[in-house]
Amino acid sequence: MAFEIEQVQALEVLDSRGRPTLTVSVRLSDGTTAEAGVPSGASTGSREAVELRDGDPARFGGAGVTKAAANVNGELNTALSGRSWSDLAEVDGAMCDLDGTPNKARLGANALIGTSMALARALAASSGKPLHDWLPGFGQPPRLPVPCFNVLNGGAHAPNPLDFQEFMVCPLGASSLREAVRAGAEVYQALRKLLAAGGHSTGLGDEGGFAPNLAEPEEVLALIVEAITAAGYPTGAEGVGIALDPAASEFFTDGGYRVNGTQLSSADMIARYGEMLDRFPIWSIEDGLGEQDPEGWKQLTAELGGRVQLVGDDNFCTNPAIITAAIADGIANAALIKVNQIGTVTETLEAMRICHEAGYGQMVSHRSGETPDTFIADLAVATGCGQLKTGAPARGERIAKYNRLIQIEAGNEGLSYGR
Ligand code: 2PG
Ligand code: MG
Repeated sequence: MAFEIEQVQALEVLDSRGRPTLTVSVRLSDGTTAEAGVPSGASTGSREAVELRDGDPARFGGAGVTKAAANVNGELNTALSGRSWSDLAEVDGAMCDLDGTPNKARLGANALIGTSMALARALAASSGKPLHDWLPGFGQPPRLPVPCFNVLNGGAHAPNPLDFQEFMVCPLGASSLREAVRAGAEVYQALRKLLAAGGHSTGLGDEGGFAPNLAEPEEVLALIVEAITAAGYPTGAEGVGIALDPAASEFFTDGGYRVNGTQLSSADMIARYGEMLDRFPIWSIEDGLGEQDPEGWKQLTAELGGRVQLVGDDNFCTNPAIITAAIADGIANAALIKVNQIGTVTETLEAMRICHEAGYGQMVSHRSGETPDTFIADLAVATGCGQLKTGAPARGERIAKYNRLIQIEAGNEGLSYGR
């Protein structure tokens, strides 16, 4: 149904790390208003859509977003307001055309994604539907995703010696979303006790997971298995499984991977993951190798793709064209889906559709810098992708997404839970 946008407005606010980001609000001519908060990453892929920052060292060390806000309040507001549009895709396409660059570098992907999300939310509200009901899917029935709780942080997200960035617990065998959230929270609390008993810090990293002074990934995995067991859950598909995001692009140096001081080749890394799969209930590995290493990725996929989900993040950037090429090259068997990596909701859905049609999994994801915005919870439900990672079961900006899933489940008896 045709609609008219009356106004688009952006504001520079702070994200969960105390860095500037945008909120964007959209008002439709029928009076509906809606707002969206823009996420921001720390370990970013080199081909992500460009997050426009001011670069003025006198404000926020150069990280201000007043230029992006001005682009929304000026050019985008002028181009989008006061005319009739047929759907979200038409507006998203017009914003990309107006930007005119291949990577949204002129107006800023932060400006575009905030506008796109706020507009989607406004259109849903205007039609009287919850966002998860309104967002168009592409053939997968809607469902409540398995929440992937990042309970232990390292890499770019924590000041500890751990090279691997994320260790997630995923209640694969839970009977409902509610029980899954409970399992995640109980394992998290059990892990806190174990860390404290072992004399480790229970301070938190950017995504709410603990950030102890541990350096060996296997040591962390053993602790997490202990925590799952202590919380009373079976490990693996019947209970709580483990997902990793080593974010290996970040420790790719001198043509190899530096893990806890040891230099490893791609083949060494693949062998090491193979051993981890033998020893621990790992079902998913994201960015196991770096974006700089496509040959390694092909090898990784050929050797381990039959045993474990291999998720492309830094190397895929939620980019439909990049994902299409990677599928042809036999790289990975799933994609991480981050709305701000590509910069519009329409392109995000397109990336997910391409994955779905190729039999690739899709894991919807938050960023390390977040706001209380819960858009991604609705996106994961609407697309039926079955997986959402949005940090630890701690910190308000992470909890907001999990609580949104609980609310969606409570209001929609027919929705099933799982991958
Ligand atoms: C990742 C993300 C989210 P960042 O690597 O998957 O956990 O981190 O937002 O810092 O890129
Ligand atoms: Mg990642």
